Amino acid sequence: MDADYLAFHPDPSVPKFMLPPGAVDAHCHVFGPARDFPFAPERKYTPVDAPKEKLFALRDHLGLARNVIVQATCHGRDNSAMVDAMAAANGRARGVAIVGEEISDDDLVALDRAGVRAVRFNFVKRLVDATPKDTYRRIAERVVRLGWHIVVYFEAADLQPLVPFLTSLPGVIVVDHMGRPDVAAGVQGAGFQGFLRLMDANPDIWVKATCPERLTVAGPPYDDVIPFGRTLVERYPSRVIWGTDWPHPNMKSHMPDDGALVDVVARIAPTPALQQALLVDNPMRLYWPEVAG
Ligand code: 0GY
Repeated sequence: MDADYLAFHPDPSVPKFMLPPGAVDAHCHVFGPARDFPFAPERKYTPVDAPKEKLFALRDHLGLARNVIVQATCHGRDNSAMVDAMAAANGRARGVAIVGEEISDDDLVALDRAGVRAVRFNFVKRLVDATPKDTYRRIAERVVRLGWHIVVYFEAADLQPLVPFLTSLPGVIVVDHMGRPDVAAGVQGAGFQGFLRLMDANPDIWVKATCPERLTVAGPPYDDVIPFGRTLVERYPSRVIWGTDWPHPNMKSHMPDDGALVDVVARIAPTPALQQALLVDNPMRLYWPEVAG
């Protein structure tokens, strides 16, 4: 089956913003190649092949040091493309897996040895069929014993009914893509303010200041998303991480220039101290604690 959305940018610019040494792309994907790693039959979209070699080339082109490869729904619970990429990365990639309850303890340990440090729970209705919360809770209880954390993806409009569940999960929770606010409603909008209240009240909840290209109404250079990212970076400087989201699955309006996405960092994290925390210290604490010290 052919891909059903745009291909990633063929020739990203060199960022004007120079990333600090050791910067981590803490949200990116590998897709396929489908010949070696077929997509999941239950997927809701079919991506273009985005193999590890392209991801590593982008990492080097942008001046990044490490990748956190997040399992996307198009590969379902088959984490083998991500595991294969981690094995080829010489320690410079870690992973976030999607697993079901059927996974054995031995297979969880094998994922851990391969570099997985989190599971991802997805509540975005267009991407997955719903998983019962009790199932997610049982998975959470098993993976925290390995020292993993939990990455959650939801749309802002669906947040409030999820709050009791999210706040009852053990360990660290990392929210994808700024909690997907409705950018048209502005930073003062009820949805984003509700998300800030959740973060204020729960010091174990972290957030990714990612995806201006996905959240924007105005389009590049994403002026409308900057206040959201900057609010999160300045308010939660020790609980925020950043990533490219390459190869940008499901982007139908435009395909971002990944160099321009790096340039957004300087606008949401305006000081060297905030940049160091966002790009290096925080993701290292979560994904490479043995190096972070
Ligand atoms: C992302 C965002 C999307 C896709 C997925 O797992 C996924 O398929 O997360 C999306 O379509 O919003 O994180 O790449």
